Amino acid sequence: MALQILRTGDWVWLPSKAGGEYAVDIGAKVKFTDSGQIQVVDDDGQEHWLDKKVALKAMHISSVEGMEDMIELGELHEKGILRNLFTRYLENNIYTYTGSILVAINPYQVLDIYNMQQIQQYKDKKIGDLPPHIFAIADNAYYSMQRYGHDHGESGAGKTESTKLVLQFLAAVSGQHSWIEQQILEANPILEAFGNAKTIRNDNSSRFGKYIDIHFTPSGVIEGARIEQYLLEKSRIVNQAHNERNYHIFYCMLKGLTQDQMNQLHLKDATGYYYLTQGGEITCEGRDDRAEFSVIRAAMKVLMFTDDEVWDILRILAALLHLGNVKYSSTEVSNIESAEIQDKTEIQLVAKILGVDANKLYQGLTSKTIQTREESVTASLSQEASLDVRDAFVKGIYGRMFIWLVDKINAAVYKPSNPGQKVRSIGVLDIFGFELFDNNSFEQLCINFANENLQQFFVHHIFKLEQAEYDSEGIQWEHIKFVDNQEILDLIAIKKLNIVALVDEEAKFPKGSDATLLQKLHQHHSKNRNYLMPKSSRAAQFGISHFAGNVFYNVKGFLEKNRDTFSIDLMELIRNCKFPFLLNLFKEEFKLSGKNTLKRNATLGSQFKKSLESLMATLNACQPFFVRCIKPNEFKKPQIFDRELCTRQLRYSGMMETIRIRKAGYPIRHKFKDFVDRYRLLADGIGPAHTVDCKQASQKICGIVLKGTDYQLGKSKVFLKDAQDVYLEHQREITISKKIVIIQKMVKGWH
Ligand code: AD9
Ligand code: MG
Repeated sequence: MALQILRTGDWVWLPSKAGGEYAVDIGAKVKFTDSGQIQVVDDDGQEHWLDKKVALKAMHISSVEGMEDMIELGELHEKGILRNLFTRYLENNIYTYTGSILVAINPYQVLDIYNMQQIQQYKDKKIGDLPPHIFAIADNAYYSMQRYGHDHGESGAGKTESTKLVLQFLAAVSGQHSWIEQQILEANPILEAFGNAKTIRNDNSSRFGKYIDIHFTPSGVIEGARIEQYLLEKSRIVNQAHNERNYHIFYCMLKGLTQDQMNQLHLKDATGYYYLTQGGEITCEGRDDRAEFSVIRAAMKVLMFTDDEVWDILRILAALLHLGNVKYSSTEVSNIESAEIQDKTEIQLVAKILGVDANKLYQGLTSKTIQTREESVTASLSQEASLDVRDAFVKGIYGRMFIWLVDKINAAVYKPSNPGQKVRSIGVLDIFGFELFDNNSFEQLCINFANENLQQFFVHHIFKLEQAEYDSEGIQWEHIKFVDNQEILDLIAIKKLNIVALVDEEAKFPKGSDATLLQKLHQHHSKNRNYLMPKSSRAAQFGISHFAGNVFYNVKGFLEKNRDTFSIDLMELIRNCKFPFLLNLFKEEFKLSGKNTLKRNATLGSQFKKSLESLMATLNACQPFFVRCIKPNEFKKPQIFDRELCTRQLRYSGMMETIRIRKAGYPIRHKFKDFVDRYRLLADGIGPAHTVDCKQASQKICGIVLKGTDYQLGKSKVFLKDAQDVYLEHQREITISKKIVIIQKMVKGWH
């Protein structure tokens, strides 16, 4: 690094003292220079005294000033990107582009930037005409229809809020204030009530993925929509971690129902339910469950839910809550452990609400029928097994009801187009972010598998974009290698004996258990470099080196979660129930008429894989717009920018990938006109840009200053390597300072 003389007011990069994987240099301004020492003040306002001999890297002017599009940063490295986002964030400029990718940092405060006036402003504008904004992305998608937006980021980063803003924009510019627009917007409160919950990371965390496809008429008016949902987290209905809640709807219902309705369903307040109190939190700061309940009820009206349907949903929810309060005790009958329910109040309530036989319900919750060829025998279940059966029953009902809700919403908003008519549509994908907890299970594997798929799509797309720019500018270039996560995808779900396939195989194998699964996984993949063996050989874990970090998965419960089974006895109970709504939830299973056998369900893993494949096919068929949502801190607070947290997200989000790709090629691009204006002083006899042929002039400047190094001229831009840019800037400074000297001399001469 060249040692340079620093002057007061100069900006430099200060090496991070923090150390660690995510430590990044911070920006600092020189405040004072003395003979031996200099004083700098860093971006956080901290003062540092440094020895003058310490070589500090000067900050590029573009990093000092900050850029709306980070591709224009002279320093396309992590610290430059981070500082750019940081300085903009402090000024509440939460949106920044990286080329056509929008980076959005969660402001954790309501900003007055989403009003009607803003919507009008961004209408019909090109990206880059106005400051970066989510509306610019939405408008672009609208303008070039048949494309879609695409959010990703950590939990709490702002994906769901961004999705809502895109929908709000589209509904506004489509301009009809029609019933269908309102219906589409009102789908959200319903989906969020049943599929979002308070987690430690986000008070309104989406626990399912969704893809909303909005359809337009040829004149650009919204005519319908279709919602696709992915993998609701069902374990939350029966189990919540510390400081987390169950799905919002339960708490809303218990606050919002009238006393009469509460009595009819035999309900009390949330503190009285095991399923609602395991996390120790029944309220959520900043949420008004009672008010929310009226919003949900109103949304259901807009989406054509009948009063009977609403009541049926409430009946189901009430029954599930009562089921959670069933208390088992363990008994031993002739040396066989079995479970007993002493207080049958709940059983009777549930039976009444669901219209099923109380005795059969009791039996279904404590025993199971085993069908042999000759006869059927009833075996009692242990207390633990009984609890599992009960929880599977509850999860099975809620999960099916969630799917029913989405179908119901689609029935209102989806208008199939005439055959042959080309559908113009914009899709918005809001999927669960990468997850890494202390204990990771099958759900996390599925979620992270989905994220690997999206990452693969993103990396490929960016790579293609880069290639397209080189092609359109007529630049000669070599194939650029980029960090590809295909190998990880191969390991999870593509290559023979992949993890998903092994989990499936073991789930179907009668003697299969979580332990035999782990054995097989280790046996087949221990040598794969993306497969991680547990630190202790006794741990029932395997690890995957995901693009976003290493995750160890605990195999306990994998097979059962994958099978997603439901007790056959309880299924029979439902088949005979007197509650049409409940019966309807299971209609797929009961379709095999005549036979008494139940349709064998595909495993959860294979269903999920299939729906991901279809999602990827949809995405591949369109031109995407990416919104990268960044979570600035873990406190859900405004104006706090946790550098390490942001660096980690930027690193794995592929933002760095984009940069690496650009660095491998020609990362610096100047339009001919800008290039001439900035560097014409380096070559004699070139006039201002508006007076010359800028391409020729650029060629001349490069020929003189960069002599035979690896730069290229495209059709509208000069393509440079980083080092050439630095050299050009350096030469420019020298030339300017020389000229200043000359002027000074002349001035002196006159005296
Ligand atoms: V998760 O993966 O579903 O857990 P998301 O969807 O990424 O997550 P979400 O959109 O729910 O995060 O944002 C979390 C919270 O941040 C919201 O509830 C808002 O309180 C806050 N937020 C996010 N974006 C904005 C915004 N543009 N303006 C104001 C925002 N607040
Ligand atoms: Mg969300």
